Amino acid sequence: LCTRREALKGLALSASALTLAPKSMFGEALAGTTKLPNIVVILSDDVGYGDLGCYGGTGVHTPNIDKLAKGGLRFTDAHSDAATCTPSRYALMTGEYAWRKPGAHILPGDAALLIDPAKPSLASTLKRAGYATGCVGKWHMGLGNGNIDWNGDIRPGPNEVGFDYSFIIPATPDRVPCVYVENHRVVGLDPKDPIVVSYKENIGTDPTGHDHPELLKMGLSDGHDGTIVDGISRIGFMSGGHSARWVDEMMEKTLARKATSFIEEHKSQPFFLYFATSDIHVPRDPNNQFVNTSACGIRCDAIEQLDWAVGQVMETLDKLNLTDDTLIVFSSDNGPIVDDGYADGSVEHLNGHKPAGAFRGGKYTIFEGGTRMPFITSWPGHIQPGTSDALVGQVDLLASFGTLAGVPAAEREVPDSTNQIQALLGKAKTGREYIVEESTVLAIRKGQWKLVDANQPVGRGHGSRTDTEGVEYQLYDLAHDISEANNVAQTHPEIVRELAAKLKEIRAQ
Ligand code: NG6
Ligand code: CA
Repeated sequence: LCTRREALKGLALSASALTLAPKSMFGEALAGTTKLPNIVVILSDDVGYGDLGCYGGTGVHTPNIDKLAKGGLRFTDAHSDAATCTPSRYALMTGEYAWRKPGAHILPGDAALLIDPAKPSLASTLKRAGYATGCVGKWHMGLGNGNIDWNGDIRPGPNEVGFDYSFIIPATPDRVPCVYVENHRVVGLDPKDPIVVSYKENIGTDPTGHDHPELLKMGLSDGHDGTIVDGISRIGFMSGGHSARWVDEMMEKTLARKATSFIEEHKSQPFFLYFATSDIHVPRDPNNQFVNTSACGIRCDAIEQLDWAVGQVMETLDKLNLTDDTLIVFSSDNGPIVDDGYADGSVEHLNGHKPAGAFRGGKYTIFEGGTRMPFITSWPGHIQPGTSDALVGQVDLLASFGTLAGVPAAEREVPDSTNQIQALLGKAKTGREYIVEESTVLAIRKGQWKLVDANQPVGRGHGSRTDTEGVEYQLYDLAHDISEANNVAQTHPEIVRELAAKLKEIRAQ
């Protein structure tokens, strides 16, 4: 990691119209010149590289995200850590590659908190820099110590890893319990109707999708046949908590409202908002306002709802005159999937829309479609509009924003997070030299080259549909083969050796 002074020099922050903030809030190099920007990270769910208008997506209107891209920097080679949610989010939040962390696979809704509260997180780092920190939306990194009482205090969770405020979906929209948790407590719970959750056996008397498919408003294509909530059956079983159960078609609106309220309440201090949208994860049940608005089916309708939510954040910042003082990052947690277990018509109505763009694979896979993400940074006046081909990872946000805020994390604490603030602000054209990608196996990228190493699986449960063809090494030349169609490992043994050795070295760190 660069020193704070090195990292900040050359940021060339404009000093005009800026309020001074206490010196302690800045890196020394910034003291007296500017105030800390607010930081908003909008992390969408399962949105692919080709899903948005500004990334070439067809049949879908995303005017707000397109506007963000037009006024900001649109990255072409930015990555989530993994091709599924939990490991991806773990890396974004902790600055550590998730494959280092035992158990960092898609978690059930009653799993224990995966993040060690004693280690720095993106939230605790920015809190240390004086930010008010808020977490709204999909969590999916575990809660409690392994034996949660959903009717009592639910901790540790987001509030224990650096967030002052949290309003979360505990796991995923398709997993029980189907309730919101706000600062340790289930929202709207009637103590006379306590919640019990099980991922092992059917409990209580609520009907399940398995036994009562006639009650479902959405058919099933794979799994998801547990307890029926709001006409949709889920993964897992729950009883009780009827007054607290969410309504799917109100979910994104509820989350957007909580996100904008957090901004309004903290408008006079630097704030960090992590807004993890529910869209476009299954079950896709967008509000009526968005049904049939796209030309590519319900999945694209959900993208339009997501775009609306992003627009709510942008409008709120505008209204409060905070747009120029706010650094926004928009991205997604993993690549796209069209059928993810519900028969919602998405496959039939795709209409030529290509969720992963030109890339091979998507969610669950080691190919670029799995982790190459839409990724936009915006900070008017500080980030020149354009595109960037810099190789960056969401895992870098911790070191980068920590540096920007003057509280760089010690390298030994977050070894995988590198300071890419110059690339994120468009002041540097290149980013990382290497990045590791994860599905059930690992791959390593360097420049045009990508090596998939199928020799050492990183554990079960990261997703089951990875496509490694039983080949030990696959080497792709992305400069000439962006779709990873031709394995050139045989003809470039020296590059295979170099990248395999580098991956081994990184694994051993
Ligand atoms: C899978 C689910 C899928 C989705 C995924 C997690 C089945 C058959 N599939 O196990 O629907 O919930 O887990 O998605 O149950 S993620 O974006 O949170 O990683
Ligand atoms: Ca996801």
